Amino acid sequence: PPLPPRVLSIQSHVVSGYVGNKCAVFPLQLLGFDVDPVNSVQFSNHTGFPKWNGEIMCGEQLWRLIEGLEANGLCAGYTHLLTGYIGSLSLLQTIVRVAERLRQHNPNLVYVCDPVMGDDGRLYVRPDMPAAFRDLIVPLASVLTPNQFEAEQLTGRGIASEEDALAACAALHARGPHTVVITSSQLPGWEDFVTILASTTLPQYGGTPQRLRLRVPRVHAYFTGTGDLFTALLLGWMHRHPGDLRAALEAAVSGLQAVLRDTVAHCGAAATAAERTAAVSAARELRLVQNQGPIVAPPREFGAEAV
Ligand code: ATP
Ligand code: PLP
Ligand code: PXL
Repeated sequence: PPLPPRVLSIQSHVVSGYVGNKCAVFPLQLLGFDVDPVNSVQFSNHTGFPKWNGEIMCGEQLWRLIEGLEANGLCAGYTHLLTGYIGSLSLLQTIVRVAERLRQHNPNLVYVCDPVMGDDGRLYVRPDMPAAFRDLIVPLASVLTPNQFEAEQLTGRGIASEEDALAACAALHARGPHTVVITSSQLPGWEDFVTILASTTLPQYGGTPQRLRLRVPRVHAYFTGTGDLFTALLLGWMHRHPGDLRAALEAAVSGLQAVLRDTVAHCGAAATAAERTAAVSAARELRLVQNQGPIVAPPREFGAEAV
């Protein structure tokens, strides 16, 4: 019998607010997954606030948790590994070992990797991380969810058009992942939209890449945790719609957009305030708990087109 879905989710924890595991655990539980969170950092709040406090996990601490699980036979039941922001090279190297260990137990393990490194041309990890992601992590990932900037970092090529973005997906497939989703891009002529491009080489589709595009209206403000929520929902819906990337993508994006719309509606002037004070950042926290309905049963609002 197939294993019941169980995710090891190695991501940030924040006491207040919603990024990392706070954006992944609850939505995946709502979608019927058992989720085992490892908190790769524990911060008071996300780093977009003027101030934060907390601790960062190192590779050795992560490996001790894995050894504890292993000692009790608890590494055997994972169907999915999910990783997001990885702050240090030591943690990244240990995640490589974790992925390999989980695959020894379950060769069909799906590793969904959001290679969080930066956005809008700005790197927020150390400059040695992109090469480490490219050489050590990408080859192990089943599903990769870079944004436009991260796809550029991983391929070493600029993305200035849809053709460039699709070429980046092809280059990333060649390194390992069967499915690549560029979760946000800004393309010429479509500046008022966020363009999402997905590409898969899964054998269900005959081995030739199937490529999809989806556009959502751009809200002119910067939200935090949307990338983490996107990747968690994509994992959930890909499992619920096996062999149908289009349905999975549409469900993930529609659920996310419903959360975002409700968040914008509730944050008043803070939605578009230029200055990110603590009050503005707090007001923009994603309203996950209040939007369980559309997370579980997303309105079929955004349709993907084949490209
Ligand atoms: P990561 O860095 O985690 O790889 P990312 O940078 O792509 O992810 P976001 O830019 O937050 O993450 O985008 C993820 C999704 O969130 C987009 O596909 C879009 O659906 C939604 N989203 C985020 N910001 C906006 C926005 N300003 N307007 C509309 N949708 C948004
Ligand atoms: N800014 C900083 C300083 C970060 O460390 C991170 C992720 O860890 C982000 C932004 C990520 O934001 P997002 O996932 O919304 O793109
Ligand atoms: O959303 C990514 C993220 C993850 N982890 C921490 C963060 C952020 C975004 O600000 O601060 C700690």
